[in-house]
Amino acid sequence: MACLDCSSCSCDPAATEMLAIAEAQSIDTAWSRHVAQQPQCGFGTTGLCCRICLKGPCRIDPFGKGPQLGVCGADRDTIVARHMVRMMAAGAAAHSEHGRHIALAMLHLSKGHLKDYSIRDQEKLMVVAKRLGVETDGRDLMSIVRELADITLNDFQNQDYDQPCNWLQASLPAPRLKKLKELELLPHNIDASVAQSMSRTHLGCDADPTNLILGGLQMLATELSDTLFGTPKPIKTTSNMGVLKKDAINIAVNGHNPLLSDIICDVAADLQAEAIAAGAKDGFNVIGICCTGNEIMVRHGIPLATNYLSQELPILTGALDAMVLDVQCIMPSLPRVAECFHTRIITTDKQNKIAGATHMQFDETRASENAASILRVAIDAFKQRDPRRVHIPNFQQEAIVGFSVEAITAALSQINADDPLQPLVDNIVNGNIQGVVLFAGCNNTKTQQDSAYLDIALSLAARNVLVLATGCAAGAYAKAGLMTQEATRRYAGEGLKGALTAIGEAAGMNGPLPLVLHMGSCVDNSRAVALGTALANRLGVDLSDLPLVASAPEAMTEKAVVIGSWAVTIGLPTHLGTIPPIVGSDVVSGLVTDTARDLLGGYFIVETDHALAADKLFDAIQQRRAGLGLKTYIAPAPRPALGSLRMPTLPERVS
Ligand code: SF4
Ligand code: MSK
Repeated sequence: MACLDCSSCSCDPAATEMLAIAEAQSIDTAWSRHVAQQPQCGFGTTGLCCRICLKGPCRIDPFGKGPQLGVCGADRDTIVARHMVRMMAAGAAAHSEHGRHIALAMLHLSKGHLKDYSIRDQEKLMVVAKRLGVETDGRDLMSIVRELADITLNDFQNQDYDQPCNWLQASLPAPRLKKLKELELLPHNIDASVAQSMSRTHLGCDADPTNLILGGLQMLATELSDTLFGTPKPIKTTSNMGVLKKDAINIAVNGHNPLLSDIICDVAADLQAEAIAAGAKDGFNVIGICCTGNEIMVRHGIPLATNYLSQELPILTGALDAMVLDVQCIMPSLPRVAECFHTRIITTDKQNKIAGATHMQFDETRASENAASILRVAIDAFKQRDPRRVHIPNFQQEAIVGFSVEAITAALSQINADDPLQPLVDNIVNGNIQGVVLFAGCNNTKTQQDSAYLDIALSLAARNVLVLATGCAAGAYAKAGLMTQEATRRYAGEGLKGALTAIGEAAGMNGPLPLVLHMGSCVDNSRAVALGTALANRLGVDLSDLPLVASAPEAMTEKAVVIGSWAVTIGLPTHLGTIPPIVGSDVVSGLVTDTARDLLGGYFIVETDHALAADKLFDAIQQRRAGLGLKTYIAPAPRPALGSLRMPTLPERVS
């Protein structure tokens, strides 16, 4: 294994500390495997490798000297486009499975099959039902749930090409829907859209760059999850690997689906006596990783141990007794790392089994029973823990999380109860808030973990841009202490600080809102769009007119690719900090930048330099402000030196 400079791998001090241990004990991690993969294939990096049929693999010489056509005659543009569309289809399929799973749970709940679940947020259920055209007056709760589930599942089954997906129609502002209809980009059926993308790329190269599916998908998964598990409200919690406890049975939940993790939290509370009887004086300690972690963090304040890229590292603490996996963004390496310790890796979904893990199939009709069995496996593992190997990095940060649209609106309504959005509009108009940026997406070994998130957000916040975050981006900010009131005081520009303080004080928080607002898991990007849609409707404009931008500076998964495409489709300038595999084709590169801007208003900004990315996002915000006739920032914005703002200046070690 090649030697690593751990601090260049991650700017998270806890991750760096654990990486040094991995290095010392010769335990492979994502970073050491990244080093072993170098140099990575140039054809794959540029998108000029094709493996679509068995005549291949074919490759195109990027410099124009070697072959310029695949065996079938496909040129560089065809090859790049086909593979990009396939990435989008795979990403959409992954997201759609998440949405379908939640919708089916709603259906089964309405039929009385899920005794361990309920509708925790009935108020939200009524709002969502009305938005989807479900009659609510005088009806019993479960008949409303049933109809809502049917309408949702119809978005996966509808065969009427002239009837766009219900959720999409209920989620976007009218001007955006009109534009997408004119461009024939409104999907009628989620599954059909995925299948058609695969079919097109098999038969030829009808590589339509726009993937609209996610607009509907993400919204439905978020809204239905809120009704089932509760709509997030601001809650104080902690983050980073210091949340593991030496004297507790530590159980991490990892993946994306809240159906099991939510129940594990409940049952762990019920079974504390068993954990204590086993010798763990602090009982069970449930912690989150990745987006399952975000789900239970924003709803229940469960601490988040880490985000995607460092998911192997909690095992190296020697204090993690079980890691419970559901679906997506789970490293197949986990059982191999766990072999070096006592940790039990437990898979729970038949679509996601991993060699070396213990499979305990989760059955929603016996949810509490299943959760109890899993917790007892963790108790057994705890008894085999070697205390001499326990090393928990001494880093954790406070984080105020749970900023759903409802929570933000509730805070704003303390300033203006009749028109809650007015204070936000006023602050955007007067420039206290220059615009809004949504950070989304993953981690990627091609970038120092979390560094792009911190650098770009701090640069934009200093220039009075309101920062929202989801998914592993949110994890990065929570770990770094940027979801605190102190971060607002230290790092927000004066205008933003004033606005966040006024809202926070009005909402009874005794100080400002945190610098970065945690909106949820990666499926919850829809919350930011819901906020944008509410603003657009309030102002009578399209999403593409608002000073609203998106950034995925450490994008990695196919889901991230399709989320980025969706952001562009709904009209947002969208930054990507990882070079996508399309640079081998000028045509496709032009399509997702210039052509997309002309057709949709949204476009990709590909920029790996953090400072330049911040500048480009800020410029995009200024262009939108100018379009709305608002005052723009003409002078170069005051921008602190980025290096000085990284984590070492932020966190205090927990004593
Ligand atoms: Fe080669 Fe064409 Fe087959 Fe791709 S589809 S592998 S370019 S022959
Ligand atoms: S988990 S898709 S690494 S955000 Fe949602 Fe994180 Fe990206 Fe997976």
